[in-house]
Amino acid sequence: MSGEINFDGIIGPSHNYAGLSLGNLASARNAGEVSQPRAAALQGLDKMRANLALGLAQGLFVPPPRPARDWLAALGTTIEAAEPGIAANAMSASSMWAANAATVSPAPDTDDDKCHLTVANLRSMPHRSHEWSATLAQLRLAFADGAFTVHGPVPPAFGDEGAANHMRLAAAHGEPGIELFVYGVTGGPFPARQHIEASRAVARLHGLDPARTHFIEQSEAAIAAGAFHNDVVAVANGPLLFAHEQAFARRDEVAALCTANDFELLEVPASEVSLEDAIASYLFNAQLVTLPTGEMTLIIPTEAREMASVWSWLERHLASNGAIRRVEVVDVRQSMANGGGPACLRLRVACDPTRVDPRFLVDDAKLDRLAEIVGSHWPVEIAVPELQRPSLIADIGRAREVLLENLDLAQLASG
Ligand code: SUG
Repeated sequence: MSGEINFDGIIGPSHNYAGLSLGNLASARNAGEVSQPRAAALQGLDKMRANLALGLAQGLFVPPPRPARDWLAALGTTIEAAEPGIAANAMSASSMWAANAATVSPAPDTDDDKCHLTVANLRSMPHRSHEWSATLAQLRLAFADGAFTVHGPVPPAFGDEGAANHMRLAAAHGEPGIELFVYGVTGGPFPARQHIEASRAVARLHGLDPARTHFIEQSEAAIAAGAFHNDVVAVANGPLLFAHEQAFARRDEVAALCTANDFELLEVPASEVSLEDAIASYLFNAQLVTLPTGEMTLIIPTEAREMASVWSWLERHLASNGAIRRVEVVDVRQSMANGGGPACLRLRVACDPTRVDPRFLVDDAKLDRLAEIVGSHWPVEIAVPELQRPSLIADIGRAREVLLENLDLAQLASG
């Protein structure tokens, strides 16, 4: 096993702002705005390009078919006939947030030395609840090699939102680590999307060592303030856990866990960056990565650069020679307006890249090709009332078809 690959979800041609996610403040704030799918997807491709330039391995996932016709059929309707609210749920491009695709336990943590992936059921939000079947088909292709085991979703009785609520600490990617599953009990006015029963099931399915597996409760205050996933207030990489002081219900437990295992907890105090600023700027929804040079680097969204409290905390941290040695800024504004930052857009898989189906791996030449396809086939704009317009639906279908053909993934046509 060597290193880590970030698989980014290509932002699909149906990207829109229908305001579907209760508890996700950005989604609610931008409900009804006109989206820019083409610009959105190009921003996503540029982020992948920037990661390659940093020397990181990069992969991709393709968007599922939209509208979600099977889901509509199961509801006894069609995209043409559905009520607008149902139609919007069938048109969402939410699979772009690949951190919610699956939970991943790398081989050094599991009892059979395979890398295990469990597709997330995403049952808490209707528009995300039908993502898993197309995601599973893709995971089964990308990770068909014997080095991996891909599991179906845990039963929908229990909500599972994948890697967004899971963190791993290890001396290095290829070393055995400890896995932290973060669940919610209550989120005040908002739903707690990750249930402990689902987290426990994933840990069992992955054959994790109970002594190195920990279930951590997310703080109610964080969920109530808009942290609908743990990765909005915390992120881990290698031996470092970077978190807001109010991320967890019992922060002392998390601190003790880090100390006991020789890992570092880098906490941002509420007195320096409020929970509200952290959530509005997505400071913690950054990609925390180790560059080939060994430098721990934080890839933040533009919004975090622009938030005075956040930027001055980062400047002080860099000046203090702290654990994070470098900060990079990426523009993913179109995704951010739906509550998805740089970390939401990627699924991390620590594995040997030669064991991954190369159709899901990316280099600069492939990104150039994808940018051309996006530039000529992705809609420039979508207004929510247009979501059932036949010509838009035809364009979206065609755009995906061209993408799949180009990536030699036409076998995923039906999902
Ligand atoms: O599930 N937004 C996503 C954002 C997911 C972010 N992912 C992580 N934090 N890992 C969500 O709330 C908005 C869709 C809309 O409103 O149209 C949406 O689904």
